[in-house]
Amino acid sequence: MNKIIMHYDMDAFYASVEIRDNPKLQGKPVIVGTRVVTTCNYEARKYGLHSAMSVKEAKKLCPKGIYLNCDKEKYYEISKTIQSLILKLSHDVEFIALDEGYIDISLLYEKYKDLDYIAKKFRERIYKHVKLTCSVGIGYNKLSAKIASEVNKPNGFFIIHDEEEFKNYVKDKNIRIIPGIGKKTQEILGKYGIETIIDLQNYSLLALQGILGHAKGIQLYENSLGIDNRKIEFERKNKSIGNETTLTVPVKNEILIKENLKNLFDGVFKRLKDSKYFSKTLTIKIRFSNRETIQKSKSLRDYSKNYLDLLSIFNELLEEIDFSKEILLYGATFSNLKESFSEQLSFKNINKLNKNNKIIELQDKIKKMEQKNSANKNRDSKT
Ligand code: TTP
Ligand code: MG
Repeated sequence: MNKIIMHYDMDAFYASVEIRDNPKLQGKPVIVGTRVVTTCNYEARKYGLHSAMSVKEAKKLCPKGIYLNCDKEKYYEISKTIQSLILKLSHDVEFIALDEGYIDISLLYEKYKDLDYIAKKFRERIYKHVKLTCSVGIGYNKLSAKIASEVNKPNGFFIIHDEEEFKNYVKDKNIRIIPGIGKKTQEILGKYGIETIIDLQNYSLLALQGILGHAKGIQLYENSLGIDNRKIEFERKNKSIGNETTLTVPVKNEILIKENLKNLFDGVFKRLKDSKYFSKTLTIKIRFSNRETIQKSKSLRDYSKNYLDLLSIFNELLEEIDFSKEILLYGATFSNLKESFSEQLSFKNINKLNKNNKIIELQDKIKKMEQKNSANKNRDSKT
């Protein structure tokens, strides 16, 4: 089955958060950044303001703007809330920035058979929980989804169904529409008369590779035709597997919270089990209604994806938490991830240790780990 990919991107993220938290700013040009503009809302963009511009320059163009400092911790927390909402929808996701990511929605499409409905529901859900708007693009690969999410920005969505639609949409657009083509590449290609996507498509691939190098040449050529074979890589940028839930009202009920936390742990464990990773460390996060946040971690001696091993540290962690207070948020995360036992003991290590006459000791260790690994696998398949 062909993949269907959704790309989401929050609108004027940092600025929108500040406006949400201070509605008096609504309708005014709002700029976030101390020396450099990290972002500004769409009101401010009307004055020619944009990210990466100096605040000094911005103030010349828009002296009446509201200039605010960054509150990265706040944006990070909101980003985590958005990501955990998305993880409830699908685990085939790749978060590429605080406010942006890809989601494989192929299974959702099988269920609902209506892309407009999926995009609408997704945006409504994000808005309902964090009161922020986002833009969404749906495509047949990452490239088309990313380009689609820009089309009706802010607060809109667009769908590119196939390569034909892609080519039709991009043909007369500037080459900068392709993610990764920056000012420098634009300048270089400009010297060869390549300005629009159709110029790129009509250029000879060999000549393009001569200008940009083999890999970049072929990538841009393929991209101009809507070809992009990159996969969604959930773990690449997330060396942990976790989830958290924010409650709509604070809850003081030890049994209920523990039960919910256990369900959350089970869900996260399932993701670990289905992944190529073994974990050593579990962290439980709790935020109380006074916003005090605690994170408690425990580690196993060895990497594992055995349910009972990990459940035992989960239960130990629960013992350390005071459930008599009102709780607003709870989360569970596996970190300290390794792909497999054998990878820890690479050939390089073996050679090094061989020199030190430790090869027998190491072989013994490998054998024991392999035995344990296969015992774990057997037990996993029963859980
Ligand atoms: P973007 O998604 O690039 O920008 P945005 O969300 O503000 O606006 P929009 O998507 O509607 O065009 O970046 C997300 C956040 O990342 C942004 O709010 C601020 C931060 N950021 C920086 O700190 N420095 C930068 O140079 C950029 C581009 C963004
Ligand atoms: Mg954004």
